[in-house]
Amino acid sequence: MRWLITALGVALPALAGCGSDDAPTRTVRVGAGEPVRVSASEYAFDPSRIIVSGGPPRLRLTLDNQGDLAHNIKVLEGETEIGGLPSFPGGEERTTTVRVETGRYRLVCTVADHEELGMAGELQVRP
Ligand SMILES: [Cu+2]
Repeated sequence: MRWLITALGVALPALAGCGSDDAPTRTVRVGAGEPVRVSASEYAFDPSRIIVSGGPPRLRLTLDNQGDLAHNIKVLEGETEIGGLPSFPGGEERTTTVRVETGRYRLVCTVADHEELGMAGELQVRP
């Protein structure tokens, strides 16, 4: 049995990443009202999945642009933008507050084709 647990421990992190190999999906879990920090680079958000538990909060979101290019982050409910940050240069960071309800949202960078290149993620707000 021990070998099986060891094997799973090795295999699961590899399975957790989907899409391109250099942009694994990393998840952060925070409580309502806790600030969230996301790094942007070419072409990924890290973490790319944010799970907020404890009810609808005002989400305090910081984007740390560690890339060479300008990036932004938009919080989308369906196709509707409900918040986010405009594009700003690499090496800088910005913070915004987004009012969210319980539900699922998409996180995208809307610069050129960055979303298709991997700058996309998910925000879940749980009761
Ligand atoms: Cu971008």
